[in-house]
Amino acid sequence: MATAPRPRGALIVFEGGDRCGKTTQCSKMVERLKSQGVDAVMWRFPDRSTSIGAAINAYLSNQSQLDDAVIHMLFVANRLEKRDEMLRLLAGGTTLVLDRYSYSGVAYTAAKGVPHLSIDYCKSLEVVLPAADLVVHMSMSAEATAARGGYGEERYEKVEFQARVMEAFGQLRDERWAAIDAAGTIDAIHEQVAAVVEPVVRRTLQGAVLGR
Ligand code: DGP
Ligand code: NA
Ligand code: NA
Repeated sequence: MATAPRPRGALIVFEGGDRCGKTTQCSKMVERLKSQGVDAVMWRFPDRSTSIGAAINAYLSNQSQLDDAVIHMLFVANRLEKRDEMLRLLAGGTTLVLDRYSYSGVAYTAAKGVPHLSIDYCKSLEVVLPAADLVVHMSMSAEATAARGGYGEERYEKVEFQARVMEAFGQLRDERWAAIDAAGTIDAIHEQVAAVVEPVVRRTLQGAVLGR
């Protein structure tokens, strides 16, 4: 007797400003899903381990200067180089939990205010990537994140710039978006995150079709 095809995995994306606790919440969520028997993996974007990622890392750590349009294309290419593997994993039933994705791509570049790098232009470059089933937006003021340890080490960690990034994230909000107040304790935030992630993962594993 033929078995039914395995349902696809969910694409869950965490977004927010620098030092808002995204990475911590991503890994806690993946551990929780795994403990429930869900096949889940966590990835980070930018993926600094590829050759494009190394160029991005040099830029973020102020070891290189690049034109705004050029670094934007590198961030996009860094997501594109993982596209096939993402599609393969999702189609095979693995849930992907991403620490940043296309929304950071659009928000950080749009926040620069360069006329030829508008929100609409940036969005247009992302449409060939698989669409998120859920965006968990960790929301925190630019002033609050600035008070956290290590702040200022990388290029974009400046209060005025982060405030413009928050504004840009606000313009990207759509029906798949869930805002989480990132100012509480790790455990309290984790419970709020799980409350929005788990239903989407369950629903997807019950048979949703892949977006885009
Ligand atoms: P982290 O998430 O801590 O590894 O930091 C990556 C930094 O790069 C952070 O400041 C956000 C920024 N970033 C991530 N993706 C993009 C993108 O696609 N475009 C631009 N311009 N910046 C990005
Ligand atoms: Na960062
Ligand atoms: Na992070």
